[in-house]
Order: sequence, then C-alpha cells, then structure tokens
Amino acid sequence: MTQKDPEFKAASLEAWGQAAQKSAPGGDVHALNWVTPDGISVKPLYTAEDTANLPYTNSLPGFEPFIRGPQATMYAVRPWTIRQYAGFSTAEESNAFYRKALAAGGQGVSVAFDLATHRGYDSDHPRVTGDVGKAGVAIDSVEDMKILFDQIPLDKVSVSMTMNGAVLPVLAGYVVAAEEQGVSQDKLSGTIQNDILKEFMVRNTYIYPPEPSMKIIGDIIEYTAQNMPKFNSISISGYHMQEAGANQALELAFTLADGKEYVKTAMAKGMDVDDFAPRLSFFWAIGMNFYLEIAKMRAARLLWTRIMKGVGAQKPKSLMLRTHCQTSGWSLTEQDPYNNVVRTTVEAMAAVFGGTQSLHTNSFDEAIALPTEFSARIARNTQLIIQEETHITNVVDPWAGSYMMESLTQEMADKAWAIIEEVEAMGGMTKAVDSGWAKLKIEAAAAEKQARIDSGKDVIVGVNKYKLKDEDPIEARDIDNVAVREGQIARLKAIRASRDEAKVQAALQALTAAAESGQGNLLDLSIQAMRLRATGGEVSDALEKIYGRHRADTQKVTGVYAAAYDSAEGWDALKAEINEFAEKEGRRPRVMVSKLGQDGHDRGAKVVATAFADLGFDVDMGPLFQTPEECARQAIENDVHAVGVSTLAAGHKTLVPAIIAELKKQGADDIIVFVGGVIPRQDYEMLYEAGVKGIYGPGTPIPASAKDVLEQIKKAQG
Ligand code: MLC
Ligand code: 5AD
Repeated sequence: MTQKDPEFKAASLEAWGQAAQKSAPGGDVHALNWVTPDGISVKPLYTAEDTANLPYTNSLPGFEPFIRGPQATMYAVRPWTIRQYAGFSTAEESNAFYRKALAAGGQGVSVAFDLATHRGYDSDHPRVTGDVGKAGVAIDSVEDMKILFDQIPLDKVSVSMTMNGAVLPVLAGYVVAAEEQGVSQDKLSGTIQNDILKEFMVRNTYIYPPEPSMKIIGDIIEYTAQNMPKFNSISISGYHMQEAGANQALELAFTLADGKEYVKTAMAKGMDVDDFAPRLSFFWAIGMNFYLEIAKMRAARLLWTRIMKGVGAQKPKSLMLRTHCQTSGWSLTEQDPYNNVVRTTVEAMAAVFGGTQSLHTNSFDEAIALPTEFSARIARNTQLIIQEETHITNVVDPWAGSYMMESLTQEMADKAWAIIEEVEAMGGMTKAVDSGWAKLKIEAAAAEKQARIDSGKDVIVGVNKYKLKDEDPIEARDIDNVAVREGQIARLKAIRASRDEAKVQAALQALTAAAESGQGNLLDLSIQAMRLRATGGEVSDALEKIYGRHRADTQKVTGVYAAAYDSAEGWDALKAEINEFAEKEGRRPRVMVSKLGQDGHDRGAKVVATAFADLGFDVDMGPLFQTPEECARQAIENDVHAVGVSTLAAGHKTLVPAIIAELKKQGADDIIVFVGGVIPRQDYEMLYEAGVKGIYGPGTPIPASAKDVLEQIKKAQG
C-alpha cells in the first residue's frame, strides 16, 4: 500500500512563487519564461491548475480525437516501422543497400530518387548532367524499377516513395514492376509522397503549375482508393517546411491546411470522403525543440480529427492522423559531426514520445554527403536501441497527464488553428501558396532563425559555441556521376530499341489527350504507358505538352535578418566597408545568388540573399534550375561582381567548374565565383583549383562569408 506521510505538507503556489522570485534573475519569475519561435510562452513550472480546464485530458489512445495515438495499444503491440530513406547512384547499388538494411533490422523501404527523376527528365536529358544518380537513385523506366526491387517481396515489404513531381510515371513504374514480380495492385502496401503544395512552398521538385498538379493528385487518390486499398495515396509533409525554416506551429498549420485542400480536391471529384481518407498519411520533421515536437504531434492528431469531422468524415480511420517522422537534417552540423548521433537520438525520442508510426533517423554525416554504410548503420541502430533496449515502447503516450505537455499540446493546437483560420480566410492553401504568402512566411522564419544563430542567441554546440580548433575529416560517400549517367543512357537506348514504338507512342498520345480533355484517369493511363516501356521522361513530356512547366518567381524577404541579428559586433563595420566600396566604385558590390541544376533546396540561398541585401550588397537571385550557361548569361547581363552558387544536392563537382568555364567562355572571367552549401572537405581542393574564390560550408556565419566575399571582390577589382 502506498504510504502517506502526515507530516509532509504541500506548499502553496504562492509560497513557490516567493521562493522562485528569490532565485530568478532580477527577482522576476517571468524572466524565466521561454518564448518559443512560435510565440508560445513556456513557463518554468506547470501545475494542476494549468490542466484543470483543458478539454481532452481524459481522452484515450485509439479513440477520437486521437491525441494519445491512432492505435489503442500503440508500440506495446507493434512499434513504429524503422523506415530509413535511402537511394543513390544506380538501381543495382540502391537495391543492394536496401537488402542489406532489411537484413540488419530495417523494417520498410523508403526510396530517394535523384533530382532528374523528380523533375521528369530522363538521365540523357541535357539539363541534368550534374544530377543523375547524385542525391538519390536514377530511375528512367520499369526496367530500373524491377532492378530496384529485385528480391524484395512487394506483397510483404511496404515501400515508401518520395516522389511529387514525376509522381505518375514513378508510381506507375512501381505498380508494373510489382505486377511483373507477380504481385497484384491490391496487395501493395506503402506510401507515395504525392504532396505537391509543399513543393511550391519549399522543396521545389514540381513539374507542372499548381492547377494541373492538383488534378494529378485527385486522380491518384481516386485510382488508389479503387485499386490499391492498402496503399497510402499521399504523405502530407511538414518536414520540408521545418527544414526550410518554419517553426512548429507554422509547419503544423500549413501541413494540415494542405491536407484539407487535398481532401477538398478529391471530394470535388465526387468521391465519398470515407472512401479515401483512411489512406491519407502525414510526415513531420522532428528537430531539437524536444517538448514542442511532442506537443506538435499530439496537437496534429487533435486538429486533423477536427478538420475531418468538419468535412463530414464518419469512419474512425478517416479521423485519425497517422504519420511518418524524420529527424531534422537541418539541425545536424558539419562541425564535430559525431555530435549528430546525439542530436538524432534526442530527436528520435521526441518522435517516439509523439507517437509516430514510422521513423527515419538521419546519419551523422548528413551535412557532408549521403550516408555511408557505417553512418547508416548507426542511424538504424539508434532506432533499434530505443525499440529493443529502453522499454520506452511498453507504455502508450507516457507524456499524457504531464501538466506541461498537456498545456503545451493545447497551446500548439490553438496557435496552429489560428494560422489555419488565416489561411481559410485567404481561400485555402492553394491560394496562400499561389500568392507566395506562405513561402514568404517560412522564409522570414528562416532568416530570423539564422540571425539568432549567427548572433549566438541560439546555441549550436561545435558551431557557435565550444568550437573545435581542428576538425578531423571523416569518410564521405562519393558518387561517380559520369559512370551512372553513361550506364543509364545505355539502358535507355536498349529500351527504346526493343519496345513496340507504335504502341508506346499511342499510349503517350492517350495521356496527352487525357490531359487536354480532362477525361480519363492519368495514373491508369501512365500505368499502361510504362507497361509498354515508355520512359519516365516521356510520360512527363506527354503531359507537359498541355500543362506546361511551372516557373516560380523569386520574391525575397527583406530586413528580417538585420532585425533579428542583435550582435552589433562586426556588422556595422562591414556595412561601413560596403558603403566605402560603393563610394569608391560608384556602385554597390553586386552578387548573384544562384542555384544550378535540379537542386531546389533554396532556404540557404534565400537566407544568404536577404542577409547580404540587409548588409548593403546589391543582390540578384537567379531562378531555380539554371544551367551554367544560363546562369553566366544572367550574371553578365546584370553586371555582377560575383556569382555565389548554393549547392545542396551534390552537383557541385560537375556544375561549379562548368559555371566558371561558361563565364570565361562568355568573356567574363572577372566575375568571381564562390560556393556555399553541403560540400565534403575532400572536394575543396578541386573546387579551388577550378577557380572558386571562397567556399562556405554549413554553419558559416553570414557576416563572415559576406566579409570574405567583399575582400575577394576588392581583390578582383585590383
Ligand atoms: C500498427 N498496426 C497496429 C498497431 N500498430 N494494429 C494493431 N495494434 C497496433 N498497436 C497496424 C496498422 O494499422 C497497419 O495496418 C499496420 O500495422 C502497419 O502499421 P502503420 O502504423 O500503418 O505503419 P506503416 O505501414 O509503416 O505506415 C506508416 C505511414 C506510412 C502510415 C506513416 O504512410 C508510411 O510508411 N510513411 C513513410 C513515408 C516516408 O518514408 N517518407 C520519406 C520521406 S523522406 P493497416 O492495415 O491499418 O494499414 C523526404 C526527404 C526528401 O521526403 O525531401 O527527399
Ligand atoms: N539517402 C539518404 N537520406 C537522404 N536524405 C535525402 N536524400 C537522401 C538519400 N538519397 C535525407 C537527409 C535530408 C532529408 C531531406 O532526407 O536527411 O536532410
């Protein structure tokens, strides 16, 4: 029996207040409140008073509003799926990697495609020479897909495919590969990301404009609901928003609002919401804000239930939010990289406490290159250790009833709901995305965050505090892009030579006709074309003929970085130096921040552009997806002093020497080139040899790179 000690007295809240007042800085307890980037004020102490009036503290897992999890027993019966995202080089190499991972404790497959595939280009397309096989696996046709899943039983292993742009040929290719493996569509379990709205905001692997893109999503939801009952038709993703700088409330709100938009799109096709809603799934980033991430996941389930009830959903499975999580890549550092194992562990625990259904833990070499076998093993083992050694899985939603966590869950829900209502007032997420408003909201949050780090307000161990004097290089995966491309080109030739060309062309024409008329299901037609060995690029082209290719405009935020950078040190001096330059030269130093190839990760580029502008540079922002030739032409037309290439998808070894050569060829070798982004140390020398004047890796404070760029420009001016 639990003993009660009569002589122990509970203190009053007033007494605690007085004690706290004494130890708080300046005698002010309120000074201990932590205002989160979302604007939530987290107190140092929570008590029963904080939860007394909350509406859902009695809820149970497996029942609406699902705050405590979608399953009654959660991990006590079945832990989350260990699903490591991977893909690189060829289908053969990626297949070997998956099979090894499955044998060593991985539980699901998650395919990363290269950027050429994402953007609807076959490997032989001239715009993608730097991208083939780089940030993921190159897939051009069913033949590649069959190799990718060779000896992986697709009726047993669930497969996630992160594809949004070229979603039709990729999903179709997978269906046909399974068919030829003897697995029918109704047995396929897995998930296709198929979330285009966030691509227009942050990830940028779209192909067509928003409207036809939404039509494609509607067709996929319809087709999978009718033919692939075990397949999740979409993975509505906040992940990339957080990676691009969004705080938790913004990530939560925009993602749920995207989800609502997809639901409306499918319902507008005449579908009953309960026929497709059970196969909508979600995807969160889990960063270092431990409490906030857990609260975000709990709040997400509450709000999704609210949204789905609002559109008339009835089935419990339609109301429950199921999600994948990935630890944050952005939070990982190039400096002192083994620290990343620790960061990833903390983040993984937040995802698990938040009740995720599936999880990817990042590898510690994230800020340098794609994972090696070694780093991938540690990442996978991080999950295996949590599942099998810690007993964390034995209890469902262990944070329930925590005064703090329950309060925070409600506050997070309220914050996000307010943003969702703001979006609704604009007419929904498609409108908020179309106008650029949503993207700018995220970019402003990103610039603010970078300024907090650069001024030391937010601590990152090994980057802006406790820095190492010398860093030992670590092994990094390198991919021979030329060899992969040549192999793919050879296979494409063989396929085109051996197929029934007339049938293929007819199938492609049927796709074009369907795009034009709006009749027929585009996934159904894509499956027919891929079965005949049309290539992914051809299927994408067939639709592009009608839909066109989307070009984003490049708005940028201003003033946000300067406002949040509250360390005057160096800043004013640098501004003065830039003014001096302007006086002497008759114009400001002018830089063009550019993205080359199919790498659409533009957070870094945008943050650098806005911060450089705040410092007094004239800044041009190149459009996404430029070829070196186009970039050189624009740089010359704008008469810039320097081109800064932001590279995050490993294209630098091909594309950076190419831009330098192009500038020379077009008669402008006085324009200097600098590079920033994810670049392994071992590539620095070849880049300097190619003529690069500065390389700024992750964690470089912007004022430092700006100062260096100014020096280099001055030097080049002579
Ligand atoms: C689970 N089940 C239970 C249970 N737990 N049944 C009874 N009791 C319990 N306690 C059942 C489920 O209902 C389900 O069956 C089955 O077990 C599988 O469990 P799940 O929870 O649905 O897991 P999973 O199949 O892994 O699906 C998780 C998911 C899915 C729904 C989140 O969408 C998914 O796997 N997503 C992964 C997305 C991903 O990997 N993305 C990578 C993005 S990387 P049933 O019959 O109900 O289904 C990226 C980076 C970039 O984007 O930018 O490139
Ligand atoms: N293999 C493994 N992980 C990858 N990521 C992206 N591409 C790959 C790949 N090919 C992970 C990284 C990145 C996030 C978007 O996904 O962690 O930050």
